[in-house]
Amino acid sequence: MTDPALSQPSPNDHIDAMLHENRVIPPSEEFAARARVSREQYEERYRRSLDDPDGFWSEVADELAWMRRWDEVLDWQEPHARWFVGGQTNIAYNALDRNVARGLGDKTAIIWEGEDGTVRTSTYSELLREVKKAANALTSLGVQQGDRVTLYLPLIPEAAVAMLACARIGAVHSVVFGGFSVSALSDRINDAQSKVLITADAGQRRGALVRLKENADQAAQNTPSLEKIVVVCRANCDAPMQEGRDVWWHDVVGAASEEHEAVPLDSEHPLFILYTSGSTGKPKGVQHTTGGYMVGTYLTTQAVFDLREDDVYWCTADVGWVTGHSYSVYGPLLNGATVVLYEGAPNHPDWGRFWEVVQKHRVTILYTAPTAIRSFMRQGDEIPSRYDLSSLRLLGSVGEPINPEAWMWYYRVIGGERCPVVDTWWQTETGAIMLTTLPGAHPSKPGSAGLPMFGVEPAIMTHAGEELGPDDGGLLVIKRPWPSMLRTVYGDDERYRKSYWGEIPGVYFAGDGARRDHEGYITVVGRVDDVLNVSGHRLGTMEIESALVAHPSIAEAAVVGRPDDVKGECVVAFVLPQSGFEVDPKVIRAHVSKEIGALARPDAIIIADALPKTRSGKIMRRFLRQIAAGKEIQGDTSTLEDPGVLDRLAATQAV
Ligand code: 6R9
Repeated sequence: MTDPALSQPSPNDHIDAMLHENRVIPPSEEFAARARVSREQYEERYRRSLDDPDGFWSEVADELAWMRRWDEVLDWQEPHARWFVGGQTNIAYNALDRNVARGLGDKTAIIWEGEDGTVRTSTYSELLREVKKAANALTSLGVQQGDRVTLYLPLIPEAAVAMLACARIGAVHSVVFGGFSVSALSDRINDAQSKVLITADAGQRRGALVRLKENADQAAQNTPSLEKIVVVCRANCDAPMQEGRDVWWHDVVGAASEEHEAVPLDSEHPLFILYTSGSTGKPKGVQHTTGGYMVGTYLTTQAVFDLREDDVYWCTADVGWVTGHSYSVYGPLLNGATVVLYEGAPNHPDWGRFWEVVQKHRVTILYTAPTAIRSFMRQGDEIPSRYDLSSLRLLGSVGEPINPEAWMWYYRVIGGERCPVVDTWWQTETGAIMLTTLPGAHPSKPGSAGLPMFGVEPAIMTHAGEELGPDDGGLLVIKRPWPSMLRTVYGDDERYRKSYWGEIPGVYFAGDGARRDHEGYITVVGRVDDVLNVSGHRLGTMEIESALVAHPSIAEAAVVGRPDDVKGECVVAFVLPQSGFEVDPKVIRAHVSKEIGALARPDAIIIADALPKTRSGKIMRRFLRQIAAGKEIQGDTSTLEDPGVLDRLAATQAV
């Protein structure tokens, strides 16, 4: 039996390939022999994490520093969880002071490489000093515990410093990806009611300057809560500064004292808000808290990446996404790892850039996204073969389903058939990795994320909440709370209840379709809601539709995803012109970039005279997906008000 929800997403060849894949790739004996977690240990610990969660999580949490120990591990009043209740801690203290205290002060914490080739490194002691100064600077600007601070930065060390400085004083950071537009930025500042914005004069992307401060200035025209803008000088490009409101990072942080005590925070004190797309219009402010998130990212980084003392760990995600939060900053620093941050594009100045970074910094662990892997694969094996990739010992994938072909290429060409590949499924909402194989414990099955992490109890269900057996496609749910789960949607608890715990009573609804095989491996095939995954980035179809209809030439719009060899999925927009207007595709693409960001720009625009609607006026996106993919129309068209519209749309050339 297959849940009907699953038969409806786009007929994607990648997904077909994943479901018919049967290769099994065991870890090498050499890797398995040294691994931090063996198969037996995984089984023993996983069992314990479900049978005795209090004992299991207490042991993990006890490896970290608490200013006050918790009274109770979990208080679960569905759908609200409190973890390590009554405990007090500070995640920045655990990432920095604690590591310095255990002798890692002189160890390199961050190796940063700018797109222009500049390299800056800092040790744990240096990073701690910088974070203390930044914490004092934020306090001097009036930021108090609980206040929200928005970050709109390129991937520079100051991004990590600013996040940790907020965490140190109990301010709640909200990082907005530097590729987002002015209105996306002001919406997020307003939703969070941020007091301070930290930005940079500009970032560098493919050799060009991205003038973030100019966007920030425009955004700040509509953000009454904003009192101060702190500007990092990254590009020396004469950013305009407004007297009384704007200050330079190097002035305020430079002048600040190096003395600072991390503030003891309640385990449930908010740590950050991160906006992500949902199936309805407005992005959701996913709210994470301190103790549980800390324990979850600490444990998963260590176990999944098999972290050791001498690793050089590189997660290529920008801090604007959750992967950058959990696995470029918090998780690896909590573990005292050496982290590589690279500011620029994978193809600047050419497609060898990632491999040059690996070679130059002797990267041992690489964590990146399928969309990047597919782009590299397209460029052929020759480019990576020019570089010495022998330092690599483990590879990871995240962000979207990885097709077996890309998996095998990654394994063979980048990993030299020596490095295990971990495919990690998780979400902004889950805070930390939920499904994966552990590199020394489990064989990998290309295309399948794998088994649950400790404490995670997944199931495949129908919409009605009926649990499905092996090989049946259905909806991926999680049956019990876990420490790093989101606590609410900022300012909209009702939306939290409805979207995650209201869809199927009693379980967390992830919004993904999946199936589980006879060995318990879970293959996640993609979203079952109106969320697109373009190059590993989540976009709501509604968000793009609202941007489209905000343009005077468009009366109505429907957006769907189309399978794409590189991006996974790309944006196809069906638009109905406003009478008396012509739709100019160039203008429309520029408009969407301006409203949301370049990543939401439609790849194809189909100018239509009508959209397929039911008699009750609901757009049948299922048919639009089939048309966008160039497939034959399948399914019952009888509920359509005008079935002829489908043939007309299929015959229309996209622009
Ligand atoms: C971490 C992150 C979450 C959505 C998720 C799913 C997709 C992420 C995946 C994967 C298959 C994987 N996704 N990892 N699908 N296999 N290994 O990406 O968070 O940006 O919130 O996206 O991404 O559809 O629901 P986020």
